[in-house]
Amino acid sequence: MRLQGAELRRIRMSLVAPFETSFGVQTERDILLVKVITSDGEGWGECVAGEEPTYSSEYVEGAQHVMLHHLLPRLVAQPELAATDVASLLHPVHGHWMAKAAIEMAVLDAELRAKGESFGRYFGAVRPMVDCGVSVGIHRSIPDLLATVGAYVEQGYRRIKLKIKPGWDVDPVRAVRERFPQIPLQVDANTAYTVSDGPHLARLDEFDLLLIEQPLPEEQVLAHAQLALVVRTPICLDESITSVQTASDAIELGACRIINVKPGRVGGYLEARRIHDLCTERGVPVWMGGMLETGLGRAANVAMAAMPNFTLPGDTSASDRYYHRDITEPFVLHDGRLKVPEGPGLGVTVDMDYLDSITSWREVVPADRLGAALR
Ligand code: OSB
Ligand code: MG
Repeated sequence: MRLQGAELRRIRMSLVAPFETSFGVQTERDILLVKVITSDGEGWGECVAGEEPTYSSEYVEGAQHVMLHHLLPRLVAQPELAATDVASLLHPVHGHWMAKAAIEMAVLDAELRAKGESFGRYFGAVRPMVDCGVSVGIHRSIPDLLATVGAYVEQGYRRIKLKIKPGWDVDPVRAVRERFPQIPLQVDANTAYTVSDGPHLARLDEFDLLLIEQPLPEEQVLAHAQLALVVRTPICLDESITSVQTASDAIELGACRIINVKPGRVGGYLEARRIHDLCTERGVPVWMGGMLETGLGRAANVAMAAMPNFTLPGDTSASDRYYHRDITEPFVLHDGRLKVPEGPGLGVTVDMDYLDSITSWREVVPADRLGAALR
């Protein structure tokens, strides 16, 4: 397969409700999509970088720049491009995991569509449907939070994740646990605490949580291991895990007992699969994280979540939890589960008229222009 060109697109999509985390509030998304055009057909990738560099150092404008000027040009001269080669071809560029992941996803989609193989089959999916959880943002009040959680429980979600931060932790978690004594429950701090908050976070132990996700800053891996000695609830890492190497080190150090796998954060689905396999060997359960993806990213996430060691429900919620209208056929919850797509590649189809109507910027770059140093 030869890369003949790429189409980059920015789309704007309003969220159905504001989503507040310890690092900010989002009401709308500005999403970068990449379509690769190859000798064997086309493939789609979704970049999970946010509008601002607040979850990680990556952000959508930077991802667009690095893709056009530094990443895509490295793929053009390849006579036999394969998805499994993308990471090594892009390796000279440091970081930029989300941008790299989107490109690899697009190449993999093109390759699998051409072969007639689905992402699920390629990853070795062991179930036709995956259990879904939902990530619930910080709310204005506990009654508001209880109403939101109640509606999700009603819709069938199999696990609730509450976003927490200092000042919004023990009380909201207690309230949700009292109202829903049986629901699998976990929390996500997005790095908002310090290691000296250990005794405070240990107050969450009484609520029978599945895990506490990323309480401390991403580089503080050892501090997570120290925190794990003070808090009984298992620690799960998100932001800290950027590769199979950092995953292996974190497990070895005792910094986490569970890992949130986000393909965008680790440079792609192939590295994510290696993390899944490492965790299987180490007896560490994993679950599929989410980055408020459209139907494209969601299709791939759901396929990967069907791998055997994804034993906890993921942040793979239905399309309508995020958007009034998705850019593909919507993912719909059935008894708290989403169906793994079965068609070739991602197995979903982009609604091009709708996509065009929400596109704020688009550039089609043929391979020869990518090859000529664009910088
Ligand atoms: O930390 O898991 C996170 C969304 C954006 C950035 C970071 C995170 C999240 C979520 C939402 O928790 C997950 C989802 O439903 O896609
Ligand atoms: Mg998280």
